[in-house]
Amino acid sequence: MENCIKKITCRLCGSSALEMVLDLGNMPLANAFLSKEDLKKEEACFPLAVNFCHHCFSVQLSHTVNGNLLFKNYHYVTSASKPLAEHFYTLADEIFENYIQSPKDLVVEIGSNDGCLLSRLKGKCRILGIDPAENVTIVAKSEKIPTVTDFFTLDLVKKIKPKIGPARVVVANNVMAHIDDLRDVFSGVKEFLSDDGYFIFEVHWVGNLLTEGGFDQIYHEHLFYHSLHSLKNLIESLGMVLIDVKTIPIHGESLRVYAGNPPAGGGKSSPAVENFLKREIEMGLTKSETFVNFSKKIETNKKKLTELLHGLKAEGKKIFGYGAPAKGNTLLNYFHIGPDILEYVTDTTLSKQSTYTPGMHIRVVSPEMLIKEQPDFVLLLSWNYADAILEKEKELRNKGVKFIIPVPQVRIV
Ligand code: JHZ
Repeated sequence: MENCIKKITCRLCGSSALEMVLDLGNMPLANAFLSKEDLKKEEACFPLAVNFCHHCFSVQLSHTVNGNLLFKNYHYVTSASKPLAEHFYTLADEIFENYIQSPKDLVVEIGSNDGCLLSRLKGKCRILGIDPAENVTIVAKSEKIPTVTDFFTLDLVKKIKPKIGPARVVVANNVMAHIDDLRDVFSGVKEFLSDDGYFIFEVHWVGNLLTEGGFDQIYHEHLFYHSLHSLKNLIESLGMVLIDVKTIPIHGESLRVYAGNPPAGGGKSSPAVENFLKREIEMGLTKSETFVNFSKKIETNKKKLTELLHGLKAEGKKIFGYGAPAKGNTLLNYFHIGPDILEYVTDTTLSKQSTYTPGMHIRVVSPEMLIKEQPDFVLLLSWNYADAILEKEKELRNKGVKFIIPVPQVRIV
């Protein structure tokens, strides 16, 4: 496969009625943190633009970057973000209480990363993780979480299922935006599930991207910005049923979707599905103009944030970035915020420490640097954990360090 392919038809419904609604230009890969050696080499950049499908209302990237470049060596480790790990433990408990009837029942996780969620179910039922990233699945295997290091596909399911049987639950969090051939993955889930099995997955929601202005969640890994409308069309086109939906306060506001093969869920959707679809229509998520207007808001936000940071720098203030999430790199690169503004970026992920951010080349360091160097301001790039981080950093804030929160509107706390 080539490293980058332009899509001329919708990945979900095959229609060619695609309209480009946002163009962020050429960008480096958001999780491709660089070593000092890498800084001497030319950095790969790929087009980052967003299309709207007038046929199935899906919002998706105009280009697909080869998954091997994106996911084989992955810097994102679920357990590095405590609030996220706790969120997945709660979900694992919910799965156990509501769906597991016997220790023989099987729970399969797509994109199982370091095994964070499955670790909570270990010993209570059978578990299997599937994830293509070699570096993070090593961690899961060392914790004795049965894991297959591979991409989840229908072909893979056909090989695995005869050996271990159908799955009572397939779970997939924050990966349904990452897969080019999503129809194949849903077909694989359909094949894997037992007749009364459930597919439970979480995705960031395109409505949140608009209301909270978190445009920074747009990067090459995220091929889709799902709405319930586009997911419903996909699920039903494969003969599955969309059973329920909940909104959850993760990555802004995400969707947790429950689907299955009829007769799961009585073969019909809950009233929450109907209500949520209405909400999306009211928000304009089935019209391309809504997304075109959103792109204008990004420019306003860019102006406000960069003026603030340049002003503080001119006053001689010391500013750090707080967190080196993938999304932070979209923000830093698109807004041109480099090491002249942020001296360092701190992050709790060990493998990110001592690297440089893609594109802007700001050094990533351990959070201890905040205590040692005491900046005047920090730009909160991991804004989705603002409440937990502000609480955790009370001491730092008492010493006078101010937090700049970049979305939905720039504010200082
Ligand atoms: P976080 C990831 O995006 C990647 P990212 C992925 N592609 C995806 O789909 C989305 O999630 C949904 C650090 N941190 O979770 C740890 C601190 O330093 O917002 C992480 O590097 N201190 C799968 O990367 C980063 O921030 C802290 O106190 O945008 C958070 O990354 C906390 C809480 C986090 O996801």
